[in-house]
Amino acid sequence: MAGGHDRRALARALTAVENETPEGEALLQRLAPRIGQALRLGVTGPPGVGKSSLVNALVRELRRIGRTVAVVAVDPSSPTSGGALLGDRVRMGEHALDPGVFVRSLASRGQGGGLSGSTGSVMDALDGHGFEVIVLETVGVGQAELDVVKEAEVVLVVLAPGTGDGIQALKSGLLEIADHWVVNKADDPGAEATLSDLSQALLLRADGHEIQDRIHLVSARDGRGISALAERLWSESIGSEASDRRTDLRRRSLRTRLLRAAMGQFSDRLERVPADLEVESLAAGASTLASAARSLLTKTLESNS
Ligand SMILES: Nc1nc2c(ncn2[C@@H]2O[C@H](COP(=O)(O)OP(=O)(O)O)[C@@H](O)[C@H]2O)c(=O)[nH]1
Ligand SMILES: [Mg+2]
Repeated sequence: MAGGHDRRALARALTAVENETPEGEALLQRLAPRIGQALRLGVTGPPGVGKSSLVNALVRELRRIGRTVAVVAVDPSSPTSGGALLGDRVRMGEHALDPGVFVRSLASRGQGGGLSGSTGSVMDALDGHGFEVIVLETVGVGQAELDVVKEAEVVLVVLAPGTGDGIQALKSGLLEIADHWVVNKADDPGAEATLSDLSQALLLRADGHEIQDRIHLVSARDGRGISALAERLWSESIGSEASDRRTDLRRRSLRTRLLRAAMGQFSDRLERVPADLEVESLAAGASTLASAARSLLTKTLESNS
């Protein structure tokens, strides 16, 4: 685990991994035999529902039952670089001296090649480093964020009173990606109504009857329901089902990586194929976008570079 000096070394190593430098790649290669042990828990939901508060509360509980935890926060609203690092120290808060807790913020914009690839690698590094649980916190708005959470093995979607009803969230695809639904702010009088909206929205789904015990009412503020949730998540992370899930996740992550690499290479090839004929033909109204694109694709596949 990482305390003091080691913590700074780990932070630097993660930067190399995040930026996909050769050092980062070498580190991942060294860690490879130990990667794949951690429970990767995604926590997502609209801004303000209490994700960060819930994550802190879960970290406390997981530490209480002896688990080491790393938090990876991907938040477009958090300040970049220096600011985020300061934020990490603030968030570390009560755990600042605990080598069993590590918090890392990632910039969520402006990375070439997409976010999910390097988020997965940062989690790999923390996993290989020996953290038993890796919590990935991300705002559940937008496709990029939904893609990020696919790097988690178990996904918690967090809702709270006053942040839009469950049915609205369902339409955005947010509810669909959850393994567990968490209504936070149980101390708020509106929580029961949010809980029942959510249950109703979920019961409309085909597998609706199986979901009741995956809906949790908690309060990050007063601690209600937190230890039960933490224990449930940890107990589900052990055993053969969990190991199958982890293999599935590896397969998905590999696919994401493969598509990214293929896109990178292929778009270079596409760029090199002259498109003048297709553009002319489009401009003259002699072809459609679809047929012009098909023609270029065929030329690209036939070009051997
Ligand atoms: N009443 C109540 N407020 C909460 C609870 N959890 C978080 N909050 C508050 O909700 C606001 C947003 O919390 P935060 O954790 O930053 O939400 P995030 O944007 O989803 O990460 C803050 O003012 C928190 O103090 C809770 O369980 N009950
Ligand atoms: Mg937050």
